[in-house]
This record gives sequence, C-alpha cells and structure tokens, in this order.
Amino acid sequence: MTHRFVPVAAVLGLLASTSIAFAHAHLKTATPAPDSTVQAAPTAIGIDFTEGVEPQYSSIVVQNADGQAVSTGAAATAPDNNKHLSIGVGTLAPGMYRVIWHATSVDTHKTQGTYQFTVKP
Ligand SMILES: [Cu+2]
Repeated sequence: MTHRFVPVAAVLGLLASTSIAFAHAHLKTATPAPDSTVQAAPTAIGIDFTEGVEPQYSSIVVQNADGQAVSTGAAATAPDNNKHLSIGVGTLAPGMYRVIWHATSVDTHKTQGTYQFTVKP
C-alpha cells in the first residue's frame, strides 16, 4: 500500500522546486508601470520585486529615446522594504523611456529585464 504515496511525494517535490524557482527577484509592479503612458513626468522610477534585493548589487538605468541615461545617482532600496528598488531621474521631457534593471536577490540569484514607458506630450 505504501507505493500509493510515491506519486504524492513526487508532486510535493515538484511543488518545492517550483517555489524555489519563484524565489528569484522578478519584477512585480513598477511606477510608472511597464508600457504605460503617464501625464506627469515622474521624478523617480520604482520597482517592486517578488523578493528582497541587495541594492549594492542591483541597478536601474533609465534611458531616453536617444539611449542617453537620464537616471541620477544609484538605485537604492526603501529603508523599510528591500523589495522596493528606486532611482531618481532628471527632468523628463515628453517621449519614450526605457528602464533597464538588474537585480541580485537576497538569495544571490541574478535577474534582469527591460521595459518602456511614455511621458505624454
Ligand atoms: Cu533565487
């Protein structure tokens, strides 16, 4: 009868490995939101990750349509929330911007991604 429990154990093992894979810091939400158009130019770009990140090994670069960096300073996590990484930006003229992020989660795994947003003319 014990062999009936083998498939259950296999399923549990699969669930465990899946939850480990999900421990990487993936983009959860961002401000401005990916692919959004905003009326007012933001003064900072913020990304909320699914896991805490190490700010000294994580970065956000914001580029304008010409590929010039418009972000200022270094990305930093919120004092009370290491899942929130943000960076300041200079005065953003209307146009499209690309956000390029690299994150190292607290479990040392690296993830990266890019997205765009538009400041409405
Ligand atoms: Cu991980």
